[in-house]
Amino acid sequence: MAGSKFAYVRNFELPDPLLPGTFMVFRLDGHSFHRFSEKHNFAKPNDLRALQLMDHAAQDLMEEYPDIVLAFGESDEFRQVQVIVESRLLCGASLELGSETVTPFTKMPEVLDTTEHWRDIANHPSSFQDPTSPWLICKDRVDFDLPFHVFLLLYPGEQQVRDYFAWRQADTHINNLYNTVFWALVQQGGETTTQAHATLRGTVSKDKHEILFTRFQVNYNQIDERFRKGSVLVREEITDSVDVSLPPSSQQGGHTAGDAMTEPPRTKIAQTKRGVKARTKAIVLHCDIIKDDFWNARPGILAG
Ligand code: DGT
Ligand code: MG
Ligand code: MG
Ligand code: MG
Ligand code: MG
Repeated sequence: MAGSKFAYVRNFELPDPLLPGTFMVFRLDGHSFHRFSEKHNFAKPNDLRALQLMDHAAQDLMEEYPDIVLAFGESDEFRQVQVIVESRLLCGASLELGSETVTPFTKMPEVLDTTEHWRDIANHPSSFQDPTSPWLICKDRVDFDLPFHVFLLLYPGEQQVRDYFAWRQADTHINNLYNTVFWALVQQGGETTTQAHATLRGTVSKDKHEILFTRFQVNYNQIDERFRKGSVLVREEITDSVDVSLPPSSQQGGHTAGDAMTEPPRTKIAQTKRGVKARTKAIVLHCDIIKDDFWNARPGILAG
């Protein structure tokens, strides 16, 4: 059909809009998550188990896709930066390849939809104390539907990537402070949601700290760092690196394919530039990524 009169439509396949050599940041955001959280009675403003579940899903993705070097999650969203080192991509990615790299992120609902992690968390004894626990409902996969919006952003340099994540963490802080005071006013202060919004209108950060401390004896700075700073996922090398030039049977004290079952869970062999295979795992931190310390401690984290 190549020479048919219809073939001209091929000319509409325009060149790739993805810029070569850029950082790809994937932003995933739960669609209508407020409805999902209400339906399953999530704790307000932060449901620890929901956030842990998001972290689990992000860890799974990072372990499946070694190009993801950093992820940041808060509320119903995760942002992950992928450094593309393959030359074919640097030479000019195609739209098709772009959509392939989006695939891991569109898999997030699928990851969330596998009962595995719901079960891990639902099996926690505290989940069974409350018969209306969303974790029991989710465990049985009743009415479980959680789609995500996926956005792709391209940033040309490391500084923009750093600033992007700094912006997200600053936003996490602002939102969490507001939500923490807001729900304290409603749940402990007996205000309606309208009254609580009115109480907070025009207040600055210092006023919110003050309300929390004087009215509810809460020191905001002592609230779980997970809520104040979000989740930061980075790859950490596990020390026992092995030489790739060795045949598999002579590595790691003669492990064979059958030993795969004895591998510690949640680890991944990633090929590094030095030609050694390093075992890495994605770890979850709740730390500051705005100041330099995080980046200074991980030089080259964005170098691929
Ligand atoms: P969207 O993204 O425009 O489709 O709509 P939403 O509803 O997903 O809104 P979004 O993403 O702007 O904000 C996240 C919503 O999810 C927000 O209404 C609060 C809710 N949410 C997130 N995490 C938690 C949680 O841990 N507990 C509770 N109760 N709600 C949460
Ligand atoms: Mg959302
Ligand atoms: Mg929204
Ligand atoms: Mg959101
Ligand atoms: Mg293909």
